Amino acid sequence: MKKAVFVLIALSIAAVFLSCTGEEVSDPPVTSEQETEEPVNSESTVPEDEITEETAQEEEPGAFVELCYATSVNMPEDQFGPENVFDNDPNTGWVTMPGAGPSEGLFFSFETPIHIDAISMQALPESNSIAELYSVRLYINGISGPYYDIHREESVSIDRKVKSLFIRISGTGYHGREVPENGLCYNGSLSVGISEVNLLVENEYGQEVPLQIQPVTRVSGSIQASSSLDPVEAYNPDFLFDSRSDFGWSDGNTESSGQGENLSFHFDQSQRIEKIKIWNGYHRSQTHFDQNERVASISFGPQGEDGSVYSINDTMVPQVITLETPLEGQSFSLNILDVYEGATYKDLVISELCFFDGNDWFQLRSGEGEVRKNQLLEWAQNTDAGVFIDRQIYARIWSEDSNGEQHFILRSNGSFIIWKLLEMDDSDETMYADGNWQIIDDNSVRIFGKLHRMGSYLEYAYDPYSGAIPPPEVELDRTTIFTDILEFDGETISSQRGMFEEFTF
Ligand SMILES: [Ca+2]
Ligand SMILES: [Ca+2]
Ligand SMILES: [Ca+2]
Repeated sequence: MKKAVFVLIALSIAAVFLSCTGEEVSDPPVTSEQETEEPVNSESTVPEDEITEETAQEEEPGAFVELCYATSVNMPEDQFGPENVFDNDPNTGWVTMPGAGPSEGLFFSFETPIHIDAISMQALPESNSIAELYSVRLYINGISGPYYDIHREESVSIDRKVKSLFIRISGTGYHGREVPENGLCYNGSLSVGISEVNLLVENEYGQEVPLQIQPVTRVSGSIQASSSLDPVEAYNPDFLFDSRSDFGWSDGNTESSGQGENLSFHFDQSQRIEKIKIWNGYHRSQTHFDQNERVASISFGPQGEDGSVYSINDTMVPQVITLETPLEGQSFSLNILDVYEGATYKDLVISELCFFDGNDWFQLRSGEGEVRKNQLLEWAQNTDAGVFIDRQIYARIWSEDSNGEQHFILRSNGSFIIWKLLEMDDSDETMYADGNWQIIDDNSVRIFGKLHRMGSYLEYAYDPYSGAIPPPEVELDRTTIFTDILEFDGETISSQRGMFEEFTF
């Protein structure tokens, strides 16, 4: 087995934001949506010829995608999901929710980094439901990279080993070139989309050819957990199969360990399972991982039978479990036999699971995410949130001693993101927060997840988030678990904790 060791590439923070009009005003920091890079699993038992760079030397180089998700997907999701950019069909594509586009993106990663020469892509053509998409920004291995003008440039050079790519929408036909000082970037109902993404690699003859990309297959079925943590919309077991390692399932018994909890998977059609890949623990951040429980050992087998026992390492590196014997059937159960203690909570979290049938990696699609999305949209349409849900809101910050800007998207898929960039006389600070949200009432929602702050302070200054005064000229780079309440009416959105300035829309 070939072993590979990779060092997590430090998050690089760009200085400038990009406004929702596509004009370069400032550049949001790399978010979790862009930096889910994980070290390669050295224990992987996936046949090398399927995923390693050796493939790039063969006549038709190909690669499995390990994770692939989009931050916003129109419904029905199986029709507009991100895997449609890899099907060699120009008529299918990834499509955002109506009104969404700027700052949304498509993420994918490979199990093993692959040397990519260049990337090219095609946007879905304008129609009565699709607006023009003319530029994106690339984040390569979690680090902000070049802009790509889809109309003017045939391809963009990458020329490096790629573990993950995040393609973030910047310029769309939604707006003119006016930068909105405050408010919604767009209030119409068009979507934007990308039909095909091509990665160019060198074949054995030194020719540049497209890499044949094999996305994770989705198989329909249902999932049941012995319990799920409240609010269940944030810890539902279908987050085991959403390709986002930031979102996972947690057991619901807060006073006891996850030992004895179980998950059962039922597929609509019989499946073969040879291997399971597990993202153990809560991958939202190292802090989330440490504070919550992780799985130490499981049994896995057909529903109703005693499964074989497997031990799981206490690591954020995805692990592949090769089953003692390949299983075939429709229903399987995974029992938690033992856990690694969390430093703070007795909540057992698994962030992601994937199965291998001998040919393909596949995940279970329950359709529950879409049901929840419809419920959130229905709630939004009956409240003032209907105006801004799924839409980027923009605000300039002007005051005597500081200026900056902030963006916010509350998404119907239950996630949110906030960026804030502030320049003061004696300091600079960049902050982003992302995670889940839940309805409190018709005028407020609770947001919770991680808060990442980066800053530099020339002089002693009080840090309201930590309640301390950090020393001067020390770079701040900290991720914390946070929660906040957002209150909104017909015109404004404000943070109860004062995490960001008021938005008006
Ligand atoms: Ca396509
Ligand atoms: Ca997940
Ligand atoms: Ca528990």
